[in-house]
Amino acid sequence: MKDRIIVTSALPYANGPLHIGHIAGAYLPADIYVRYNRLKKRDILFICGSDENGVPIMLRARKEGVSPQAIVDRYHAMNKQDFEKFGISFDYYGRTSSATHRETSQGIFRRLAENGVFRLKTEKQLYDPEAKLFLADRFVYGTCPKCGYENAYGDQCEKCGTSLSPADLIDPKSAVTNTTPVMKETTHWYLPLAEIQPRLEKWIASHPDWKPNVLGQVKSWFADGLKDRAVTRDLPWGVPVPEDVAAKEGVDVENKVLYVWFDAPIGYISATKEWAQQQGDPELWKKYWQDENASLVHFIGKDNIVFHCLIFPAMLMMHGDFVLPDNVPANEFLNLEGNKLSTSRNYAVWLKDYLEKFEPDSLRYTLAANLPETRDADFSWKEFQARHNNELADIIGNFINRTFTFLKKNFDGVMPPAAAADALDEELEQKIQQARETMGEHIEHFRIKEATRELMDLARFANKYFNDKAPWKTRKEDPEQCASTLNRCANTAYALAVMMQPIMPFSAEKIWKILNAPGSPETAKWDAVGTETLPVGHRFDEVKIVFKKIEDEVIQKEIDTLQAVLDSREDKGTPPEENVEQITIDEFARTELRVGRILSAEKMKGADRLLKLQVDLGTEKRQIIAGIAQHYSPEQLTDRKVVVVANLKPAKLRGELSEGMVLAAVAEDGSLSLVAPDEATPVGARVR
Ligand code: B3M
Ligand code: ZN
Repeated sequence: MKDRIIVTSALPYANGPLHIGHIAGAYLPADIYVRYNRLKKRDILFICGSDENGVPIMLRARKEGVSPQAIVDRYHAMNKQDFEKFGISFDYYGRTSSATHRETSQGIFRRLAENGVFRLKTEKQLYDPEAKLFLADRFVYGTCPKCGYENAYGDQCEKCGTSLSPADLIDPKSAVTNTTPVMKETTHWYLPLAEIQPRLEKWIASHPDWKPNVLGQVKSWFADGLKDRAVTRDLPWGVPVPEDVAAKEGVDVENKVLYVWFDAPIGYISATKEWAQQQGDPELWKKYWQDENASLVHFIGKDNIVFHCLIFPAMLMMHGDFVLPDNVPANEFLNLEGNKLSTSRNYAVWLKDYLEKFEPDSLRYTLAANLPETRDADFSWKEFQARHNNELADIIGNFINRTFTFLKKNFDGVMPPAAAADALDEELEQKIQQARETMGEHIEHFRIKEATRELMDLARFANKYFNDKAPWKTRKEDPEQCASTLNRCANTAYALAVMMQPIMPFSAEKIWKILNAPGSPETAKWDAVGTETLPVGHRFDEVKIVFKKIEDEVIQKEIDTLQAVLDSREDKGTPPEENVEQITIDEFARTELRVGRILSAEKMKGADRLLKLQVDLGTEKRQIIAGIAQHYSPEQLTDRKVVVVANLKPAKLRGELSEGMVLAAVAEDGSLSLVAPDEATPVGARVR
């Protein structure tokens, strides 16, 4: 174990609110790990902050007609507050639009340039002379060479999913001025990952203990051969390329910035610098980043593995002086009610909304008990309610309540003396010590799910101990034994409060208050759990319900909210997933698309988005439920030709059978238009 640990969590983009998928990936596991190490009295620093550069933020700013700075200011403040309310206990939460971050990123870029690490490449890219902007990704649209869709973006065709580069587009147009762009030469700095690969492979080989899902992904990147990667972009928003470096290379720096994934991980370092300044010791950051006695651990989601296991370490290796990560325990993804979470489709449980209705610990516990540690996991509101009611309330809450109610009623709320331990007493003591050791071991190896199970198993045993000891009987038959039982139960509650603190800090505080224990659960000593006890004569505080049960109708409301989003998604066809995968022509051929004619259309009771269509497919008629009621009236649809997905599994939508889907294009602004073949195309014709 090194002298100190620095833990980072992936910097969330400051272009939208946090949802439970973020929490289950990079934040809750990290917080539990850090809180536990604090209780072990280790020197540990927990760093995070807002990732405020990159195209997504510029896109959002354009969509809202505000500046990128206004977007990042809004979401930096919102996310910082939501993390605090949820108990994610960063020591410092920075932001990559800060001056310290700009200087730090430019400094590292400059050193790499001075070390001759970069390769410069000049290539032609689409350029908008009016906006004076190179058109990367979503700043350009045009006709998809594959399917003819006229609003394909520079990085992807939203209609057929083909990934594109701007130069592929037919008749490209600037999304900024709608003018026709020109091709213009531009120079970028490349990190030569192919050359650095052998050093990276040697370093990764020194970490056979890393999670298999992480090593698996890294090794497949190695097997494909790492490609050199541009670490600069032509954008007006981001950390500017240092002018002195560009001047040396004779490169025009106008609108030339560091690639967001070059500067973002450096955000961990700049945030640590800002933390050190806050401590009044500006050099302190080096104890964590430039000291071999420091251990660096990155908590991330699996989509960030390449940046944290390959690109950022390559940058630090080639820079020199920096520590490299000792572990990158990346989590897989969290799904929601069996479906993929999607911010663009508002299919998520937003942390802000959650915090307005429920206690943080109920979600902390539910997620901790079912984290996507080695494979994707699923969050369901029913399971959330079951975890809260059947485990938190009925096991931990019940044990606390019966112990302190009994103490209040029979011992005036004062700690009674313990008698010599009998076999069951000794078993309880062993269970507490063993749980402390095992839980600690699990957390130190990033097995948070198992650690959480260990905690709940101990609470189950405590209830069994109370039942087997039956103090309501010994109260009359053997008062000394009764007193001893309650002494041990109160001290078990004391142990549980410390051990639950990393996972449920708010509930630990509530139990601490009932215990009227010295200090706080945050300053307690993990290693003293089970040995440090509250003395005879110690006075407890009033007992209060720690976990109030959650009623069915409260949960049903949440389930209905998500279903309504799904229904609306069914309505509009499912817009492309955020990270749609490429498919082969054979896979595409498995989708049976046919020309249909709408024979009739009618509204559906209680579903203001849905229309019930009768569609003629030539050889057969189909009933199809389509969510286009907000875009078309039934009258507009009769006799209209459409394209139908004819081999979709039939589904029930609001009790009506739907035997297919009509294709519709959904634009960014939510407007919808039915895909229509030429009028002459015969009904039933196959669409390929
Ligand atoms: N801003 C967010 C993500 O891809 C990205 C992480 C940066 S960590 C340095 O989830
Ligand atoms: Zn296309």
